Amino acid sequence: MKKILVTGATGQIGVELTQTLRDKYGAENVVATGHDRQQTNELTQVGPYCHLDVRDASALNQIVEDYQCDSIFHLASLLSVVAEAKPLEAWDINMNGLINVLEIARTHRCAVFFPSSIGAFGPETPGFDTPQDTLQRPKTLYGITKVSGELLCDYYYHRYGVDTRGLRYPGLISNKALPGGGTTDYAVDIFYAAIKNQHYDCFLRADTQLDMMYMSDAIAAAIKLMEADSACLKHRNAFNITAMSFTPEQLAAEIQKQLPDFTVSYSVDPVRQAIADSWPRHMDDNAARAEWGWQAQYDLTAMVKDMLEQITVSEQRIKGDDHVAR
Ligand code: VAH
Repeated sequence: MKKILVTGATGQIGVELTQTLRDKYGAENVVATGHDRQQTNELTQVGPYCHLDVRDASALNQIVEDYQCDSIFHLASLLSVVAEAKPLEAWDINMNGLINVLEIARTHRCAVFFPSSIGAFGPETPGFDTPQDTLQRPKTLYGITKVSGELLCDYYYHRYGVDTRGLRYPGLISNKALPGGGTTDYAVDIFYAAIKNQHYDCFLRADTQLDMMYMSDAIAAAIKLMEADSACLKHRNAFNITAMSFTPEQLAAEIQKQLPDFTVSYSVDPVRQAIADSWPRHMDDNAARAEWGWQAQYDLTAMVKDMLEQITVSEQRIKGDDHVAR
């Protein structure tokens, strides 16, 4: 990879992925794109940023040509909760955006990274040690776009030789960018609430077990997969990967080890609970370990410790800036 394009660069994965790619490959070699017209932050100050709606094939094509991109990390997508509220728009963005990326990758010989999700599975899928190859009948529009995306990426590899690769991510937890409309967002929101209010009212049931991963592991996995020897990849476009599996009450208990006064309550949102209940509890990620050496670095304890430290520092910096501004 030498010239990289990131779509959805202002999103939860995109912010941290763009920063990491720029540190590794040079800021000038990583073009960040997003649907926000006014971006005046590190994304635009450190390296090239272009406004892009991924449904605009000619605009996407122009950026790939202008910057001579050879790799595309395609992150632009509506997440599970937003997609249930706006299914037709989610289909348009998630599927027409992806087919544009794959067509342009075909004509410009670009490699493509596609993030699938535990959302690509449904209630009939084995919920524990979910196999790499198994039944996929998701009941959400988001999950349908993820399964369709996995199949489209396979098609473009087998039919046209496009170097497509992808991961089935669990819930992702970042201290650098907030999530945007996902079912697993509680696992990020809880940290900010713990630090600011010492209390969090959780929208999922206390015993809702889901696979999760710290964002730095998610970013490292995407880059490691894209740099892997193509000949070693049997499951190119949808590797199960996970790092930990926990419930809201287990996460709250781990936070209380650091913040003893923290309390949690539960006001279950039936829409998000139904989505979470349709997803597996814990995936088998042995194929990723065997084919390209996947190995998580952060477990629950390490993630909670780092999240609380990093958010505390950034909140103090914001308070300091506000104080100076007065
Ligand atoms: C969501 N955070 O909740 C995303 C992700 C596995 C969950 O796909 O929609």
